Amino acid sequence: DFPAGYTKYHTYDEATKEIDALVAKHPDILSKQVIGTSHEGRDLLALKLSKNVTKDEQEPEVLFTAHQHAREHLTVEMALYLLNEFTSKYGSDSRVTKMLDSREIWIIPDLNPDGGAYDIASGDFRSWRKNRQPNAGTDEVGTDLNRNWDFKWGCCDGSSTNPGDETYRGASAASAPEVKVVSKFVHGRKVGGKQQIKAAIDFHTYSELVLWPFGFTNDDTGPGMTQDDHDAFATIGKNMAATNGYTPEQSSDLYITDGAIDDWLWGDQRIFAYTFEMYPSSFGSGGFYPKDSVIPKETARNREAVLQLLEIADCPYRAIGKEG
Ligand code: 0X9
Ligand code: CA
Ligand code: ZN
Repeated sequence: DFPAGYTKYHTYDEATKEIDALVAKHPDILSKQVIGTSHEGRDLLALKLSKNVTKDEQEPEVLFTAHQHAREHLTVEMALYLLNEFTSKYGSDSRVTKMLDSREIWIIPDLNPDGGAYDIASGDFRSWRKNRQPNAGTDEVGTDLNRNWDFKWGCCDGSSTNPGDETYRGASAASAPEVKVVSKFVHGRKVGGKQQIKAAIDFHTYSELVLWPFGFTNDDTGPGMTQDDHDAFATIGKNMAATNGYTPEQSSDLYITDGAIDDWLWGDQRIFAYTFEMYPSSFGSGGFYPKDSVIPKETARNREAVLQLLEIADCPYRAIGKEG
């Protein structure tokens, strides 16, 4: 379980209970799907928020994912915040209402439940990052999920081939069951060959950053990223960062990564995908383990950015004045 000072963080079981209670209370706008299981057999959940939630309507879809990295527990709280906020404000807050009326919002609150459980199992944090999948021929456990996605996997020295490393990319692209399950889910959102998901945020901690693709290259534009694509990404990213005080930049400005989810979502699926690195800004303010007292403030801090992305998701190029 979580140590003292952290008990308001949700374990996997606590999060699941809270989600089930929300679904029971708001069945008209919130539904839960089990999209697959983790290596250790935990359910991987996708929550859908929308008016007429049981129908697949012709509405732009937006995806929010959290907790690829085990020790980044604040990101699960971010997902739970969004679920609570959208369900409780539907019908009273006009922007929330409009978004649920005109979008289909997907929330995958926990991509790495095994790693998260392992991180807190002893009662002290283990600073675990990867999943809990064994690796052939070694005792070293785990794949870095955010180096395992099937776009330019292992291309560019942005991940490790060593199973003992924190950024071990896995034996092959999408070799992690958690990545496989979510990839399949995203592929499944294609209707008539057209990807319905238009925009996404993958939540991480920490450093207070808004990042956009690509991470595999330092080039701002190139194959798969036109000037307009880049400008729309950067404009929306900067607008969101202006609301939460994070620093906006291309992800490769931080460091080169290959096989990260945002590169896959854009490179393979043309989804306007961002990575948010949440609170704190530095190691000295708690690093991966800020006290639970910061949860309300640091999750609500991203409310406006999330709403902005939802509102522009029907046509992201509107951000640069190029509609249609
Ligand atoms: O290294 C990562 O996966 C992310 N940082 S973290 O401390 N949460 O592990 C940053 C990823 C940045 N690159 C891309 N988003 N592509
Ligand atoms: Ca709907
Ligand atoms: Zn992370």
